[in-house]
Amino acid sequence: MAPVVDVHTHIYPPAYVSLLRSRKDVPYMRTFPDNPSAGERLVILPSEDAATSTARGRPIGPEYYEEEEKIKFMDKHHIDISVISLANPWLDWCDKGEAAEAARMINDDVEAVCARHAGRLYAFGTLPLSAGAEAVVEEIKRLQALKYSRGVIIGTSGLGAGLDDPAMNPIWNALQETKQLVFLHPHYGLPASVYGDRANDYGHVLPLALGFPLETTIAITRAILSGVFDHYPNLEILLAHSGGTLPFLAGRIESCIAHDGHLKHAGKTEGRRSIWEILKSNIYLDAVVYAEPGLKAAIEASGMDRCMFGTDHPFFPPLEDEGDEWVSVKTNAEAVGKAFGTDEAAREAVMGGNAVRVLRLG
Ligand code: 5CU
Repeated sequence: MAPVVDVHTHIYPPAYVSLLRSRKDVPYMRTFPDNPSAGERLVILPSEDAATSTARGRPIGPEYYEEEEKIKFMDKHHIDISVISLANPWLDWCDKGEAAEAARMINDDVEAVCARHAGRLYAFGTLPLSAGAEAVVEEIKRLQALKYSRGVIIGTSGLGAGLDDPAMNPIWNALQETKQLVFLHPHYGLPASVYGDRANDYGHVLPLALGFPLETTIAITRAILSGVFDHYPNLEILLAHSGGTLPFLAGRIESCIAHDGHLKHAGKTEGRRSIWEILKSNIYLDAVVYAEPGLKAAIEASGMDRCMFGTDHPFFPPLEDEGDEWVSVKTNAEAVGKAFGTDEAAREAVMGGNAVRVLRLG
């Protein structure tokens, strides 16, 4: 029986928590004198800092930063191995002059956490993107030598101008050369105006349920349109939340490309790799979509050998019933079970076998 592996599970290691506690601007962690009973709050999303908002950040406790809490969570949910990654917004906000050192500190911190739980924890490293491509490439090369590192996590902004920015090329090249998987994860969502005047009435639902997946979809589509996978045919990217909406929209995107006169006249429609081909050879999808139809679309688009179970821990904890299994985790695992029916081998592959193979775990 293949181990159960969680490829989408975050941590804010001690070095990062110290940085957040020292800050006054988003992202930061602090208590609010006008609301001391709310305890320490984590404020990371671009829209959640408004003083009048009832959605100002979220409560933060040890499950966000203590390694033992990660292990307890894994034991409770029968997860054998976790590939931990720094949660958003990573070091995107960090001063150019401080990012490289911060990335080294955080990656070494996470490596030590993995070493203390050898065989149960591996990691995706953090990149100093605000420091520029040269510093990023240096850290990619350093990560390759770390025993528990299995790739990198990045947001959608790249070096600041998105994933279709030619300045990203040395980074894609280094990732392809060192065979490190890129875990692409959203953070910025969509412009607040699309959520409307009553957005705060709906808590975090619009930015998390829709902003995050659309952000990922747009970022990866820009990378595809700019030819990243034509230039780096062996680059491998794991998309968060089952690819945002890419599996569902791939056909429409392909059709828009085929009917675009501008692309045709620029000679950009000939000889390109289709999104379907890229989905089946460069892209992996996590199984963090919470229901069978979305998961089936992911499996249909990329193949059952390219989907991998995840939890998004420590986000989406139960609002009550702290002793029980997390509903968010149960829902994802049940969706995998339902999607495969009696095909136990396929279920096991998505629950862990694929991750063991792709990430060389164990
Ligand atoms: O609840 C949230 O804000 C989040 C988040 O910020 N990042 C994430 O990975 N999941 C949920």
